[in-house]
Amino acid sequence: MAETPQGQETLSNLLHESRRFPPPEDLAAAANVQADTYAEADADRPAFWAKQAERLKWEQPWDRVLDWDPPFAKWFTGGTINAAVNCLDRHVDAGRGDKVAYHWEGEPGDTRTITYAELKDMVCQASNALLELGVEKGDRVAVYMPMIPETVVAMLACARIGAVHMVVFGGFSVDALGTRLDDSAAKVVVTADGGYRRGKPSSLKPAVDEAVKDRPAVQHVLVVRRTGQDVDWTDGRDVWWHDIVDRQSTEHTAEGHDAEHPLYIMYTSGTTAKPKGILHTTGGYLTQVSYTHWAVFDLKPETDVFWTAADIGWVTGHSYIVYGPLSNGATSVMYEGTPDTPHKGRFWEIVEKYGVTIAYMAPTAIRTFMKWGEDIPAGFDLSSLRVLGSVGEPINPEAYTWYRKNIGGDRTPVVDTWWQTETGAIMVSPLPGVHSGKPGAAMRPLPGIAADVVDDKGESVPPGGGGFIVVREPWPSMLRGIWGDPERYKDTYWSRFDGLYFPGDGAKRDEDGDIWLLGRVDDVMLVSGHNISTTEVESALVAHPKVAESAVVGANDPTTGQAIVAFVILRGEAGDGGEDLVKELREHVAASLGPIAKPRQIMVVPELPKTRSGKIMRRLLRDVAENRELGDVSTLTDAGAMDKIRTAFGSGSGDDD
Ligand code: 6R9
Repeated sequence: MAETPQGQETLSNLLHESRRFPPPEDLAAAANVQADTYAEADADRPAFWAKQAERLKWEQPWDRVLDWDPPFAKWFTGGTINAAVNCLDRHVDAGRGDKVAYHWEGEPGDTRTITYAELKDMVCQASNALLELGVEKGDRVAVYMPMIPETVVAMLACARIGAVHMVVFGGFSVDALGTRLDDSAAKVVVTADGGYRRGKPSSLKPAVDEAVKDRPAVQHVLVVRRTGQDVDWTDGRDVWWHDIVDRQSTEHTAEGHDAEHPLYIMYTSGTTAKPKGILHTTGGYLTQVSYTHWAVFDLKPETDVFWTAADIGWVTGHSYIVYGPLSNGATSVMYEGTPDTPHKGRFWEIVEKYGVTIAYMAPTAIRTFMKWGEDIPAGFDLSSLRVLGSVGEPINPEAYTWYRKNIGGDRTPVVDTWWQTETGAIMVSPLPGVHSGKPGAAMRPLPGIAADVVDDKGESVPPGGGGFIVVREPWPSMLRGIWGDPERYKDTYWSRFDGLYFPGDGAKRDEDGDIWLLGRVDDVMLVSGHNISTTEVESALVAHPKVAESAVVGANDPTTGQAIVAFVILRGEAGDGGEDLVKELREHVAASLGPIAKPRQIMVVPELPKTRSGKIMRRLLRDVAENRELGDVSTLTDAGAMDKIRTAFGSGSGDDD
């Protein structure tokens, strides 16, 4: 966070919200987790997590729950466990083999229904195939795939044999894939000819060919046939999935791996160029992912149909498409494609078709649906839904109420879940049967999680105060480090405050003591000596009936230090904007948050630059607002977005007074 000359200023607390949505009575009465769990967990945190670990099947019980040698934690030391066995064999052995694990829906409309027994067979076959290809325990396997069942199979096969999966989002460039292959020294790449996106096949194999060309460390490329596109072939290196996996035995005897055995690496780019390989291990990760999936979504595995509408290449997909739902024996939906193919009601059609009861998605998707208008979801039967979740960015209060009303029928709780690749699982979130929902607030640290909001000196802030979110005690699914770089792990997360984990997000505690996340600290603006969060200004803009989405940045300003520059996307029915609307929006922000937050400029744009998980890349917008060359754009989902924004900026649709 930028500091004032005195270094004292914390985040200004500008936004106020008085709407409350109590849990439905029947949901509250039958909720998996009740209010007394907080006190139980506070009384003895390690004992609480040990109890949650017992929800899983251990091959050998642990000797010690926690070894804490700050900032390095080990959980469930001495215990051995197999993540794939917990996700599959355990359920099949208990007679639940015929239960559906995934209702998979391809973008073109093809479908597959896969039971736990079938998934187990597929994973055993893939495990045997990886072993045949020479993959050994501890080796890294890259997974560069579309959203198809084989992606889950590849991950679980790695987990089963103790190889470390490293999933790279299928939308990433050759360079992004290449640097991740180098850093992880992956031995095998699992990919596909392509996947379906926006109504057409989108190839993957050519990017892998290019990336592995000068990387002899990659010994094999295992290729799933999905689209039937032509592919180049390198004999000896390339192997078709159907050639090697299908002929394997469906028997594979899994061993228990050490609780601290690496499960996966997931790269996150952060603000600097070199991505960080976040390392997760087995026992603690699975414990917290499994518990939070059950607690936060109030999962009833016998009856719920759970859907995380996110990519597996994002940590949200790892934790809440794969390991959470499967470890809990849930039935999930998995969807390959985009929300507007072949029509803008595709998500709601899927909810109706499979009777989805719990849906989890990013605010960026919700704001896109707002832009498209409420008539679209209104055309489908969404009455099966009973809990909705949000993840990835702060959810603006207006987007929250829109989601609750138009998707949740004004009936479902909405859980705003704050966490990170680094935290592995949800950390701060309301519990749907306990809390009255408050639009825009992530509310409370989950039972067993010692998160807090602190000021610049690391002191807890009182209600009404702003500052930084931190975590005071280790948690089971915490990252175990940055792959190959322990110093960077210490510097990035443990050097800002002595003994506290620093996630890098701004936060405030409201008068009721509830937590609000206010965006990345690097994005906080310093306007005339006030630290103002981008989130609050964006939320004020989204609260205007003509605005669907907005991104706010601080740009250098000779008089105020930084000035607020806003980029907005209008709702479908709002027309193209124009000077009057820009003026109206500036006044609207000033009226909601005070004159200090009035944007200097507002640009109406057709799109915003986003990452794979839909996070707005404000850094690039700052480059535009300050007329600089653009920085690294390799993790953008749509490289064309920036051109359109530059054009809009250059044509001066802003208001400069
Ligand atoms: C799970 C995930 C982590 C960053 C995190 C924060 C932002 C995620 C949020 C949220 C406000 C929420 N973030 N969830 N901000 N409210 N509910 O997104 O992981 O891709 O590593 O991003 O995302 O800034 O620090 P990851």
